[in-house]
Amino acid sequence: MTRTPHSLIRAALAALSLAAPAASAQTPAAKATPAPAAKTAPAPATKATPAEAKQFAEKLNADLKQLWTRQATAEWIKSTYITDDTERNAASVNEEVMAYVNNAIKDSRRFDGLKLDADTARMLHLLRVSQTLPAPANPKQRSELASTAAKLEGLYGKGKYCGKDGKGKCRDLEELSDVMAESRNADELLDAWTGWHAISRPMRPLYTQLVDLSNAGAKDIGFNDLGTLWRSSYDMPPAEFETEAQRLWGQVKPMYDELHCYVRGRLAKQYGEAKVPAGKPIPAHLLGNMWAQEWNNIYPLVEPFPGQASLDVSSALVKQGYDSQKMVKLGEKFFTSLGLKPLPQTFWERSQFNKPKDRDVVCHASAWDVTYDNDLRIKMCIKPTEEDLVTIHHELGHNYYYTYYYKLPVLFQAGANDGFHEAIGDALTLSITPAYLQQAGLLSAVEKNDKNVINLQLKDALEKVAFLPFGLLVDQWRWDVFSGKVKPADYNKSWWALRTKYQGVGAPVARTEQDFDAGAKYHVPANVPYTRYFLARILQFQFHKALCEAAGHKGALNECSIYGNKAAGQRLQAMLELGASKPWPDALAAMTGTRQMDATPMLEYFAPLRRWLQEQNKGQKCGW
Ligand code: X8Z
Ligand code: ZN
Repeated sequence: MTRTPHSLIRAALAALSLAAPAASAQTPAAKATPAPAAKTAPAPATKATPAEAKQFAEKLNADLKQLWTRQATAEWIKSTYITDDTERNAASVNEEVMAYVNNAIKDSRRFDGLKLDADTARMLHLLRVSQTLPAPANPKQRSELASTAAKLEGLYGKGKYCGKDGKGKCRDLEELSDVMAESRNADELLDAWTGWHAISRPMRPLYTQLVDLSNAGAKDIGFNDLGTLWRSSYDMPPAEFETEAQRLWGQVKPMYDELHCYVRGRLAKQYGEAKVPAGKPIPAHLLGNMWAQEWNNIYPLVEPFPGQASLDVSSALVKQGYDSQKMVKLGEKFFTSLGLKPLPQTFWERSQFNKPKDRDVVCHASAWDVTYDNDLRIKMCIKPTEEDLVTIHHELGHNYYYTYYYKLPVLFQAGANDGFHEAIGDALTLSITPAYLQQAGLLSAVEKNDKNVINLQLKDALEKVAFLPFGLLVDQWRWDVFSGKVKPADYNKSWWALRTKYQGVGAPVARTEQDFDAGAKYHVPANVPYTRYFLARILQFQFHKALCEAAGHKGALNECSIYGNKAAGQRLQAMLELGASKPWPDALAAMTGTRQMDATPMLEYFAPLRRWLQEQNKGQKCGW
């Protein structure tokens, strides 16, 4: 997620979703206190001036740094130790932050229409769009919203499935996800899938409440609804952003359809045509992942050329006794090889790498800068798998963003847009080529031949390409929920309509409006916007191409690794240091030379695979 809204909480963490910053309308002259009180500043006697606005922004940054630090501290404690007490504690800080930000936004209206310097104007804009969960001005409603949000995330973190009769061994998401990844038994898969999807049923009334209250909060600060507020943080009008997301989807959809068609054909061979019919959506429990969002776990079932060199990094990690610390060290080494600095000692002391045995925690991976002052951490429940190795690089990407912008005022301590924050670590993972893995001792030599290239590309596509429609649809659903287009009575129906429309995936058993399947995905109960991940899947290829160019790479994009290249590191660092201080097209231009998000580099990367898939799919009944 990203810091408060965006960063740490905001950025990497999506976790914090909640973070609704807050605030009181402090006057520029008001003195910062440990917890700035939520009160409205007296109307100024004289007309506000640009100099006053600048002072206001300075005070705002100082107040927010204190408030967001308290908030992130409470969130960190809650996420690493879920109890009623830590939940209530976090909710109470969140309430304060929400109050402060709400008031500050209203107060900042004094400066509307003034000709402000660019930094001040941007800070005031960022303040207005900073909350992913704005609260209404009414204190009772605000408190209700904060506690509802905390309960929702708590329900997710504590979710367990104890068998159909509730009397079996209780399994949490990590254990159920292992079944989804490894089992090839359709009944077992279905059991794990339905079991996990039952944990979100009790969320439904809470979620309805969250929608109502946060919509009221969004209205209170001048937005039509919460979705409009979320879409307003992309340096363009919210309606234009919607069109932009659809334009990007249009660029990649043909590639997704080709992958879908091929995978469905192979799954039909594994599970039978009756379960996986041609021309129909793929049942959601057969794709190796609880949400069918990434399909890399079924690679062995769909491997194009069996018998070629192994790409199995997970078993190498296990065989070589990699523990979580060693995996994170390997991730850090990638960043330092580019000339970026090592992580601070405190990172190693304060992070949570392993799932504690004695308590519930939020295992969903996140990255933090708790004090907005280079207090870097990751929070994960690491297992020795390739998937977790990739997630470590993803999280470290957030940490490296933090570490290069933490000296900026806190309102600028965020990604150029939230998709940028999500794309940094991922862009580097595109350089984790077989040659890199070989020198890290995690793969034996992979001969460069056409078959190996296709195997590798398909494995990448199962993670990167398969994700695209899911990355888009989560917020298509929420935008419709927040706007009121989708009513609570249709929550589940509309969720599955979108999953079918975009992903070509279907519910494996009949669903009803007793179910709340969107709530079985972390970012919904945790209220973390999701379009950022869709953007990141596309942006990371733009970044990769630019970094490869900086590194002087010649040849195919899918063969480039920037590992060890300092020129690429400098190019990356220059963008990280900008944080959110400039509109994202400026940051993108500095890195890539273009001002548009564009899927062309992603299409270029996967060009060899696409030619092969088109061949395979000839004569097949593709689509759904
Ligand atoms: O939530 C995350 C990260 C933390 S920002 C682990 N991701 C999305 C997800 O897990 O659904 C990364 C990929 C998409
Ligand atoms: Zn992330």
